[in-house]
Amino acid sequence: MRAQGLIAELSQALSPRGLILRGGFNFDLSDVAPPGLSGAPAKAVLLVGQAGAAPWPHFSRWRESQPVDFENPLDTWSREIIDDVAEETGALAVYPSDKPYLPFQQWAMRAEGLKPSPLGILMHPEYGLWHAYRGALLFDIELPIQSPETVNHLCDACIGKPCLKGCPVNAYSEAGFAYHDCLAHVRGTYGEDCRTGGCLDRNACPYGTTYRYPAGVQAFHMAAFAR
Ligand code: B12
Repeated sequence: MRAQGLIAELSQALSPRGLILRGGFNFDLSDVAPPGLSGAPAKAVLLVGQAGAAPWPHFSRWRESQPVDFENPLDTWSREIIDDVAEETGALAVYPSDKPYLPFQQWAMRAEGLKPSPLGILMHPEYGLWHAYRGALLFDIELPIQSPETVNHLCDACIGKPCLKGCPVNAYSEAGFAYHDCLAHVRGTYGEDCRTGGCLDRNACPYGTTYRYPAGVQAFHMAAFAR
């Protein structure tokens, strides 16, 4: 497969579905690279994801046309698209929810130079906390990928850290993410705001707000989390 033009070709194939390439890198000899299509350790990875809720209208239309409601519809939709793109480009598609989990966030930090916010979600200089990864493409060849530019980590300059003050059960703190406290609150009597409008801490972040997911999209993700 010709490496030149590949990235432009992939971007073109993904954009009609609201998906974008989120950078990538060539694995080093010191990396434990997952196997590519050939079964040998992959040489390169490109991440596929979203900025804001751009895939949502495409996903919603697809969902209406499905005869049954899948257990993980967004994953199923993503697989349909990204598997196709992988086949066309000689790559192996892998997914964030595949087990054992692949280190998507570590890959993303390397691919786009991002760092984690206090919430664990990576902070993007433009999209803030409103972005995600839907899959990755593993290649058996090296790709002409440039290293990311140095990114200004917005959390460093954020004085008040409102993201650590919005949660009624203080689920995010320096001690990490209190998963069980969050889950119990979201499922409980007083979790209505989180269930309908999404995580209060995430919504308190002042950055990238034009990319914030609409309430209905956040409710969809929260329902999946609380299931
Ligand atoms: C398991 C998991 C969780 C667990 C966390 C358990 C834990 N303490 O590790 C739970 C269920 C709590 C969780 C919740 C959420 N998650 Co989550 N999660 C994952 C998943 C599937 C695997 C993580 C992992 O173990 N990776 C394996 C290790 C080896 O890889 P890694 O890159 O080193 O992993 C890093 C993360 O695990 C991170 N981390 C550790 N704890 C937590 C907790 C949270 C909340 C987050 C975001 C990250 C995080 O630190 C690790 C070191 O860098 C990843 C996808 C993936 N494959 O990485 C998504 C992922 C990290 N989650 C993500 C998100 C957005 C969330 C939510 C914020 C939103 C949602 N999906 O509903 C929620 C939080 C709920 C809320 N209050 O709103 C995104 C983050 C994207 C980004 N922009 O950075 C990912 C990458 C999925 C995706 N499709 O994009 N998640």
